[in-house]
This record gives sequence, structure tokens and C-alpha cells, in this order.
Amino acid sequence: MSRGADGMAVVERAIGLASELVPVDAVRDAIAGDGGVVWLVIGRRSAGKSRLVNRLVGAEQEEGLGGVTSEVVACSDGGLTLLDSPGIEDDLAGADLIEEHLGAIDGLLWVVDGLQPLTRVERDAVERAAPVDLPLVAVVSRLDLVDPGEHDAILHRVFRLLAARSPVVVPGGRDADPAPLALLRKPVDPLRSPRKKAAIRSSLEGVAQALLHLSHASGPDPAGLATEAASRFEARLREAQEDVAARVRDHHILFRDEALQALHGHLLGAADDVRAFLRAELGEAPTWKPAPPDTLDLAGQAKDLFGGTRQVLDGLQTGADAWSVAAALAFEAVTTLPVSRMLLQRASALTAAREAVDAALRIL
Ligand SMILES: Nc1nc2c(ncn2[C@@H]2O[C@H](COP(=O)(O)OP(=O)(O)OP(=O)(O)O)[C@@H](O)[C@H]2O)c(=O)[nH]1
Ligand SMILES: [Mg+2]
Repeated sequence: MSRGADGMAVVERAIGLASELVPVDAVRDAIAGDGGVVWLVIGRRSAGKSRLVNRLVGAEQEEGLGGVTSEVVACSDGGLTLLDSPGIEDDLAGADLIEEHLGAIDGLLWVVDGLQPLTRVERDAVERAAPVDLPLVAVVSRLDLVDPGEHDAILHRVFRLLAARSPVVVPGGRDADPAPLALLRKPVDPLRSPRKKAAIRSSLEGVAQALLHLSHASGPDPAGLATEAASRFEARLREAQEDVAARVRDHHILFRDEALQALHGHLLGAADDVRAFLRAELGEAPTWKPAPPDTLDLAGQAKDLFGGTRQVLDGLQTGADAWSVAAALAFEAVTTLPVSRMLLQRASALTAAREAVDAALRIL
């Protein structure tokens, strides 16, 4: 695996862990990029930079002795942007030129004069300012003025001098095949492009801030949530009792078991509401449902029939009281513990995400 691939795995891990807690779309967008590629065109004076820019993106930069390039000019065609620049005549000035534009480029397009391949001044400027893993394409110009038998030796010399930077060396000159230069339009490795790296870094810093904010925010208090959930449930239970009692009094319900079944129906609805409340507070909720009433009590049914409404209401009351106690206990069990566990999981997810984002920022 290349260094870039390892680095991407670190960034992807950070995104994966952080995405559980905070939005990470900006980082994904920065990695995907804007589809464009920007190259800084460098080389010594009169190497053929402006001519190559004109040929590649249809620009109209002045060429030749009368058209010495004196400032950096961005020339674009579709997604490809080439920054034509003044020739490097002095290593310090050349280094300044590269440094000044580093954050805005994906790589260097070095126009090497085939008649004088790679002067010391050019090489020193690049050595001073360009990171060794910066994508580098070297186009060797003026090969049309060189005996074809010498082309390989020149191209080889260029490659050898730049070998530490893993350059792509492309033969140039009048009538040179333009096809190999199609690679300039291809997206570059995000972790080798200073432009993309800067975008990824700044979006990831936003994620680090959001995680920091989250870790300082006071999270929900499990005991408070459990109490709130239980009191909501109990309030619903009281309403349900009143509703069922009214139906007993109206003789719509005749038996205690029927009353308890009706009550159970209410409780299922109440439990759903409470779960929705917990989900809204925590993002998730314990799976718990009130148990159905006991199996039919035939002796009790007969008693209800003889005892009438009073008997059913008493039975309902006893059942509902037992339910209240069970519900309070159940809520303590089903809410406090899982809520605490959820919060604990969230805290450790937050720590893991913050560590992963820090690790990613260290390599950017
Ligand atoms: N024969 C030949 N002439 C070339 C080639 N590339 C450039 N030239 C000529 O060399 C001269 C200088 O080319 P430019 O493209 O202006 O060079 P430059 O690197 O932009 O020069 P500065 O802006 O002064 O640094 C022009 O007359 C070009 O037509 C080439 O591959 N073969
Ligand atoms: Mg020029």
C-alpha cells in the first residue's frame, strides 16, 4: 500500500467514527474535490512554458523573446487550470514563487528545456520549496531541435535527476504527441495535493471543533430522563383507568378481564409515546412493552357477572394498582440502566472519534 493509501485509511476512519456524532459532509466534499485540477507551470526562462500552456488549454499567452511572462496567470479549459509563471532565473525567487502558490495547486508541471535539461537554479528552487511528494510532471521541450538518437538519454537524465520525486517525464517539442498530457486532467491523490489537503484539513478542523463542542455540552441526565419517562407513563395510566372505568359504568365493558385488556391496549400506546420521548432525547430508546394481563380468570368473570359494575371497577382498580407498581419498577429497570449504557457508549464513541480526527489532522 502506498503512503497515500495508508493516509486515506486514517482519514476515512476519522470520518466514519465522527459521522456517528456530527455532520461530516464537508470533509467528504473536500475529498471528492471540485473536479478541477490546478498545476503550477515552472521552468527556466524561455523553456517553453507559455507555449505549452497555450497548446494545452487554448490560452493566448505571449511567447518568445517579445513575450516574456512577468507574472503568474491562471489559464483554464474546463477542469484544467494551468498557472503560467515567470521563468526561474534565481533559486530564491523561484522558491518564493512555488511557496506562494503551494496551497492553491495540485502539482507542478515543470517545463524542462531539452537543450539544457534542468539547470541547478531550477532544481534548487524546487528543492527549497516543493514537498517531495508533490505530484510532478516534467515535459521536456525542444526535443524537435535534438537528434532523435539522443532523446532517450535526455529523458533518462531528467528522470534520474528527479527520481526522488517519482516524476512522470513526458517528451515534448514541436510535433510531440499530446496524448500523454491527458493525465494532467485526472484527479490527483488527495493527500499529495496541497490544495486538496488544505481543504480536507480545514473541513476536518470543523469536525474536530464540533466534537469538542459535543464533549463539553452537558449530556442528558439518565436519572432525570428515567423519572420524566416514568411520570409520563403514569399520567397515561391514570387517563387510561378513567377511560376504562367510564366504559364499565356505561356497560360497554362487563368483565374485569375485558377491562384489563382495554387497559393494556392503552398502555401499549403509552409505552410507544414514552419510547418516542426517549428517542427524541437520546437518539434511541429501550425496547420494552408492558406485558399483557394474566390469562382469563373464569372464577373472577363469574363473580363480575353477579357483582355487576362495582365488582368490575374494583377488579380494574386492583389490576391497575398492581400495574402502576410494576410499571414504576419496570421503568426503573428498562430506562435508567440502558440510558446510562447509551450515554457511556456515546462518551466512548466521542473519545474514539476525537482521537481518530486528531490522528488524521496530524498527517494532513
Ligand atoms: N522548436 C521549439 N521551440 C519552442 C518549443 N517550446 C517553445 N519554443 C519557443 O521558444 C520560445 C520561448 O517560449 P515561451 O513559451 O515563451 O517560453 P516561456 O518559458 O514561457 O518563457 P518566459 O515566459 O520568458 O519564461 C518561443 O519562441 C517558443 O515558440 C519547442 O518545444 N520547440
Ligand atoms: Mg512565458
